[in-house]
Amino acid sequence: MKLSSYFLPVLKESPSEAEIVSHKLMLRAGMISQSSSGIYSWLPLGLKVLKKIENIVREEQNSAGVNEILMSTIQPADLWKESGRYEDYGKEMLRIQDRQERSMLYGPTNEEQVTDIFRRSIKSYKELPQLLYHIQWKFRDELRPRFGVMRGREFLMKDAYSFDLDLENSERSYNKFFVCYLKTFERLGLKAIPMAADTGPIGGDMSHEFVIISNTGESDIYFDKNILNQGEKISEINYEDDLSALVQNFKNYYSASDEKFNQKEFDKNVKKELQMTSKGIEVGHIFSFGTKYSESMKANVLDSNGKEGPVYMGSYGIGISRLVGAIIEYSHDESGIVWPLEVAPFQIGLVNVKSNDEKAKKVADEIYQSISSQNIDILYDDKSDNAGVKFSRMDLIGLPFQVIVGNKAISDNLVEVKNRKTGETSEIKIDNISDRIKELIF
Ligand code: 5CA
Repeated sequence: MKLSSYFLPVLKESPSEAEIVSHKLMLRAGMISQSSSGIYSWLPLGLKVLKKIENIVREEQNSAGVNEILMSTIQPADLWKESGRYEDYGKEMLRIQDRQERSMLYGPTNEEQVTDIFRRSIKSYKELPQLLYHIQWKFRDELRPRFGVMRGREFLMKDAYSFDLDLENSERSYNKFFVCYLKTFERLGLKAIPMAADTGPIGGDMSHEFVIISNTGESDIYFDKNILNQGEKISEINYEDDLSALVQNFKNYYSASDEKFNQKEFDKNVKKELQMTSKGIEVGHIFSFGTKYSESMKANVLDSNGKEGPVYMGSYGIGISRLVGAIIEYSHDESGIVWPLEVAPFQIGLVNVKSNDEKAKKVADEIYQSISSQNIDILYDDKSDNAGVKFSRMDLIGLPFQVIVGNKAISDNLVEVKNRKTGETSEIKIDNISDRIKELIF
């Protein structure tokens, strides 16, 4: 992509409405544009990151054997009246009347809708377990939308649902998602800590939040320092294996967010020197709620003795749009964003500092051609701005590596490669640049 034909409305100053660094940087880097309070449009740079995160989440759900579906954003109120949550959900739910005066709503979550899909076709234990997920926009009329995409009213969520014959099998599904979440967040370059959590309006009696440490997080978190060192080989896990020991190992370490925190328990279970307290951002939340929805909505299955009973369920959420902000909170410096390679909107930023010089232009054009032909995402700053503007813009948008074509390209056939995170630079012969880039990226 050439910057001269890209829509990248960067801002010099931080907009006054933004309180936290990720919100400021997302606005400054031209990633999002506010539509109304807590509702955003995604501009090219932001959308690219959102899609990259979405794809990593999708790949990990698929590799755990979860089936992707896509449920509608608008749901009939009748389903929610069946479960009893239509009234309970209160003012957070956006209620809509269609032209026939039927009550509809914009989905804040999908337990009812997926239970309806399930009960229409699955009737026997032989067809269990069923694991389904979708990635869809949600609407919650939050009382205090704030911090940009971190607490929005409209936000993108991956929500998955499990259906099992009994509690034991349901726990197996829960463990699968638990492990899948650890893998997913690791791939996103994040250390997410699983914590015992409150179930809130989703309900049930077992729940874990996945929280990353950040000064700007909305929850206070308390945990045993040792939990940070668990799950080292998580990427090699086989989902067919028994995962209960691995999950139990995590549960053995004290970790809780404010709602579940208990000082006495903390002191009893964790030595003083291992007690950690911080702020955290909740990036995922998993729930096991047994028959809460299946009983009220009559989603029954037959067991091997021909006896009918309600199916056991769980639900599993990841805040995809929140993750864009959370990753920035986790990874930035005073010059701007520092994207982890896996989610970077472009892997390489190519800057031609001498845009008026013919040789420099030829060199930069050729590097651009050769790198883009290798399936590497590259953003080429071919604009005529001065070097200072170009450098600060490139640092602001945080691409992992910069290739800089300057004076030495003209005199000595050398270009500079800069690592955005460490700031390290090296000079590379123009002829070797393609190979060097491949080494850095693959
Ligand atoms: N049905 C369940 C799980 S599928 C559910 O809705 N869980 S939740 O309410 O905890 O939301 C799941 C995830 O969505 C949260 O962990 C959080 O990362 C994200 N999320 C929730 N509310 C918002 C919001 N207002 N803005 C951005 N992300 C949000």
